[in-house]
Amino acid sequence: MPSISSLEGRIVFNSRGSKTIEIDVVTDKKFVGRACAPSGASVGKLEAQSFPENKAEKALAAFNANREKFVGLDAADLKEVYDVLRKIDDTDNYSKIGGAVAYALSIAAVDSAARAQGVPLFKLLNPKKPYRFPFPLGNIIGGGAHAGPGTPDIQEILACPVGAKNIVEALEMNFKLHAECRKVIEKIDSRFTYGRGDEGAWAPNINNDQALEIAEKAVANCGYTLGKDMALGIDFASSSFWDEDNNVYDYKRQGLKRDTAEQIEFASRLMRDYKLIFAEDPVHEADFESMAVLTKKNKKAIVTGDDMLVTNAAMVKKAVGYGACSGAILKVNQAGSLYDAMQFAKECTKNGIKIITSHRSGESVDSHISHIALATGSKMLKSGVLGGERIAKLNELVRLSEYDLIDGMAELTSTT
Ligand code: 2PG
Ligand code: MG
Repeated sequence: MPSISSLEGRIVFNSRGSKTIEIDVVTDKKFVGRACAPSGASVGKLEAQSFPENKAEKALAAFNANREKFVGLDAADLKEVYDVLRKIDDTDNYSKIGGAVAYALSIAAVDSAARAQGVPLFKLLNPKKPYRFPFPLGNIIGGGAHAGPGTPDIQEILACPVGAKNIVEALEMNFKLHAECRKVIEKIDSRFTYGRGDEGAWAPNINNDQALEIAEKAVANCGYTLGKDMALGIDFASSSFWDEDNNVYDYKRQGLKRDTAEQIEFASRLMRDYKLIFAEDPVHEADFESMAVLTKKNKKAIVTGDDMLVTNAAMVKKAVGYGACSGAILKVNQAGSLYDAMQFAKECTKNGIKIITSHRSGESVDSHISHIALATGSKMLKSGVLGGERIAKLNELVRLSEYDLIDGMAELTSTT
């Protein structure tokens, strides 16, 4: 058993230059595992809280006051680490110790255990085949909370290279499409500055409809057939423009409002017209009923809950009760610890809900999520497009292709 011998925590900075927590876990006195907590800009109401009182310093102090309690634990046992975390912090959202500590500690522990055992992390997390590569979901045009004024209200237009035969081809297709989008944008706006949002997607001065038209045009210009070689997806992140006082989706940047029925119609139209393979948070996080309508109406798209499910197994049960969501975003830091996130993955798999493992908009150069995607049988990995912290996860997939253990790309149509 790889036994935890010491732990070190520190405050470092994420890709947005904000403070976050990094933790080193040393196993058997020599194997160092390290993990750094990411953070979101569009945050679900029921997510774990990153820091007590929103201060990274408070999280570090809480970690330092308790770190000796983890010494001697089996670093490979997610539940052992979770149980100690829960003895220290029994709140629903890790508000005492901070979700950032729960994230970094639980992942650093298995990272060090994998090194001690000489196995890749994905294999430690799930010793059983089959392993398949998740399709990279590349963020090609962005707006919302990830980009500035003038950009689309919709947060992300995504690329999914469904026709790719292997992971390298999949990545190349996404980069090619991203580059082509820039050329199409330039034709519309000769003053485009090549500005990009938090995840590397272009952040042009256009509205939602134009963003989709540009993406469709770029797909054709690349010589891809929409829906066959390259499919599109959308993260609406619609909680971020849901006006709960007036019960409308307020597309402020485009200057229009939609009520719930209109939003359902709009999202369904986009799924149909653009043959979307993926539609995330098309309605606000508390509206399970409308999500169920969209899930039933649009069988060809993976209708996915992010802010709605917050990587929480209980929320999956709730969604199943409504018949809402055919897909679920897995973000470990929404849940807190990796144990919580793996319980969520189990619940999704049990109910035939497709898992999409995801980064956050504020990231580090860690690449654990690439392993977590493989271990959980994720169909896709949402990891932005360009920027060192995004490429780190994608290049890890390339490295993992050196293992014979992995049997090709995920099957998007099956749930297993
Ligand atoms: C999302 C994520 C990642 P954030 O909404 O899915 O793209 O964004 O980390 O800002 O919540
Ligand atoms: Mg989202």
